[in-house]
Amino acid sequence: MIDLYYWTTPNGHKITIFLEETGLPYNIKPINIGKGDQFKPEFLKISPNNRIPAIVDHEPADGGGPLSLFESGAILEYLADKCGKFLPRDLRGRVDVMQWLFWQMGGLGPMLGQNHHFRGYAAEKIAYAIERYTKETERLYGVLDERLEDRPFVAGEYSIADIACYPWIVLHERQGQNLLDFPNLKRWFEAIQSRPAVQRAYEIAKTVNVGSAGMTEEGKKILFGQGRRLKN
Ligand SMILES: N[C@@H](CCC(=O)N[C@@H](CS)C(=O)NCC(=O)O)C(=O)O
Repeated sequence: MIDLYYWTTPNGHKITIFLEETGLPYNIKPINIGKGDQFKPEFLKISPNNRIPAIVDHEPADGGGPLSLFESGAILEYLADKCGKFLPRDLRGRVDVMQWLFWQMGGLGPMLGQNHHFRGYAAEKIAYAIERYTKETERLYGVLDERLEDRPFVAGEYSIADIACYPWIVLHERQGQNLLDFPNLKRWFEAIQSRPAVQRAYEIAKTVNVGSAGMTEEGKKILFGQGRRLKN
């Protein structure tokens, strides 16, 4: 059984999508990041960066005690290895998936996160920041669109690289992007959106984050005012 420390954000959705795709049994432990659950000492022991997602695998392959893991890319790689799914075993296939997974982790996720911040959440609307991150989003969408010109998924077959990218593309309107400008990406997006496991993952999100009307003022203070954490 896997314990999934989760909230209903793009990085959280990556892991519910993977778990729904594979049928690996899991148990959701909600961490409401808008209320500050990510700073609780029990959670920090598992996720020292105070961010979701994180997992605890109670049956790791080495037969040892529970194994905890944070960072969505590391979690996807670990779970893919555990299940033998969505990450090819051959050298070149694996490398191809991993480079796009790292591209998502180091580029697509952080840049689109800044886009959300400056376009949506920042109290002060700073034209330079909005322009910078909207343009960078457009550039990254273009890279994906080009990559998808001659293959159905980013590394050929559906993989953890697609699972990592998809939840960020879901929010394209909020990011100031029109999928009609990226026809290959649009085709890829619709193919993933129609997968039953992906639909289940987004339905599960609604049962965890009940009745939330988006970011609250309290949530903004908790999420955007963070400096160095004081030791508990
Ligand atoms: N690189 C990390 C990023 C995780 C991340 O940014 N999680 C956000 C939600 S999408 C979070 O937990 N934020 C809580 C906070 O900032 O305190 C990953 O991919 O796991």
